[in-house]
Amino acid sequence: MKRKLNVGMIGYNFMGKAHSNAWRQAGKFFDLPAEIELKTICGRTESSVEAARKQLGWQQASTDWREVVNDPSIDIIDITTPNDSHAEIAIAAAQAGKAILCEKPLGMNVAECEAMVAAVEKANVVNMVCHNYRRIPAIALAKKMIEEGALGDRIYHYRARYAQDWIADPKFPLVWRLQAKISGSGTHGDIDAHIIDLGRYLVGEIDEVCGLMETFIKERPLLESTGSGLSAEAGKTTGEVTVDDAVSWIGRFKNGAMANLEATRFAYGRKNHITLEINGSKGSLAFNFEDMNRLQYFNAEDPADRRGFRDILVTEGSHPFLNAWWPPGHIIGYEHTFVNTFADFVKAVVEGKSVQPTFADGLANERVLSAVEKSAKNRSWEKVG
Ligand code: SOE
Repeated sequence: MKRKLNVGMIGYNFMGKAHSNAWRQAGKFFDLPAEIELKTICGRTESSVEAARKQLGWQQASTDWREVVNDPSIDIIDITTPNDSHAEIAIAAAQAGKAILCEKPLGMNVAECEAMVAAVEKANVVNMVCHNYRRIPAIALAKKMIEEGALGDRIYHYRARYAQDWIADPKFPLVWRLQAKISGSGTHGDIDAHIIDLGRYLVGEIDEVCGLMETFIKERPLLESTGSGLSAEAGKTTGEVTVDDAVSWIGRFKNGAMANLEATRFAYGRKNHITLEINGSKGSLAFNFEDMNRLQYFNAEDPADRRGFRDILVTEGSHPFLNAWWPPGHIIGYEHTFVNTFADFVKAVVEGKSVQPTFADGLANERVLSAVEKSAKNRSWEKVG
């Protein structure tokens, strides 16, 4: 008989939907050492959380996250709430001895992230921050190839861009992601955090940074109502935008590689456009999330007359995560990145040993975010603290 793991998920909007799907699917595709029960879903508004419970397949609903965190039958707390509540919920969950999966960015600032790391270390609970893009098979393959030396023994460049356009219309309302008191930062913590995580994963730790941040639209209509995903309806009165709309920065990794990153929600036509290029002493890798089943690889050791980027269709059973999915060429999508992540997390919970990215990675990420912010504010180069 497999052990049963009861999950309590706090929050139920866009990420709540992605996470619920992953909890439902992980055990159906991966041979997991435990059975997952979608026990309790939690949110502030009774009618909405009940509707989400029915739609997303949870057994019960609650409007009190403390009750869920302290429920002795719950093994895992999954945090998908806006950023300002991550720390309080995660620290309480650690004190209650639960394994914790938390959406990114881990906290609002370095101090909060430090407190979260201290709490999970003190309680010795399994913890993970949900940087789902690490477990795109093409990205996991890139990691394997870099480790095996496919790019050579030296990485020269990490170039990454995360571009979206969902707030490019100045009439798009002031949702929580545009309010610093709830989100901490804007594009920076929301999506730059992802390409920082991928840089730390694929290339290494970042040493120093020099950044530029901008808020193009400083006043927006207040929110009338929220739709699904990232959609929202504007009201008549307006309010101040208190976060960045775009950020770009350069930096240096501890291993000497140069970093060049840009994150924006003002790139019309770019929807969830994560592009990476990594150049090393023996070759290059390139990736585009909007074509996420492919990885481009250039090997400078190929015969001179047939060198060129190879287009690897990352769908073979021999590629990371893919023996759990479909036959070759039967491509996967966004939701699978969460399922792959949660499968690894469930194994970690059963083994009692965290898998990356842990809360410590979330803290390291926040230190980079914070150094870039400081640099943009002071117009200076900053060391990553
Ligand atoms: C909104 O920008 C968002 O949903 C982010 O919060 C996610 O982390 C990103 O992966 C997709 O876009």
